[in-house]
Amino acid sequence: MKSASNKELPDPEFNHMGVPLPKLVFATNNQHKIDEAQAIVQGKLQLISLKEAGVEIEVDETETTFRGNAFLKAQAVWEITGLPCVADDSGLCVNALGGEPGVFSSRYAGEAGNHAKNNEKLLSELLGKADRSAYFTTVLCIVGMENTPIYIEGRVNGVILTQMQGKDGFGYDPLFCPEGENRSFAEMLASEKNAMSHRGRAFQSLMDYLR
Ligand code: ITT
Repeated sequence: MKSASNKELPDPEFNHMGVPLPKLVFATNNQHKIDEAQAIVQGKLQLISLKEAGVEIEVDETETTFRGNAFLKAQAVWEITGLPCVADDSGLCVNALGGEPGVFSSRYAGEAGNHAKNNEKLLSELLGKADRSAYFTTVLCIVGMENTPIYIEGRVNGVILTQMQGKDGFGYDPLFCPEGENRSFAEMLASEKNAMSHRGRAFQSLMDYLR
């Protein structure tokens, strides 16, 4: 007999009517992206992680645009799996810094994924600057579904705070306060961030597209 808690968990492969969900391999090694995206698409779309697909790959992001790098990641994983793939290339663009860190968001302070150093560098670059406006963007690229790649963007405007606030989320979340809010992304519940974030908007548009 199933326990009550098992009963409450939705089956990730089917919707509430028992209809199989569209399936995409998510070409990312960033567990935070996987957690956020899976929560956003729950019940509407099945996102298979690289681990679940048995793929170990680190794609060099050699392009100068989010679009270009998203394509590199989705294409590389599609070539290995032969399954429709989605990649997310994302970053923070700060207006007073001419759009930096942009495509270099993960490696802003040198080492990929060192969020503490990246945040420290961002604060020091913005010292004394009056304009702290910025936006987060996500470009999704889907390869293997149509004859040509599909691109979908999601964006959220906001400001860079003068000090880190909050412990949740990842990356630049403690420094980013979205428009109309007084909390950083790192002070919000995951569901609150997902409802307004660049990634939330991009995956919502992807689900609209698939419908
Ligand atoms: P994959 O390439 O494997 O997907 P990655 O983390 O290297 O993982 P990106 O090249 O797209 O991904 O870089 C995204 C960086 O942008 C990420 O490391 C953060 O520094 C920042 N970033 C993106 N989305 C963010 C979010 O929702 N909150 C905070 N920072 C974010």
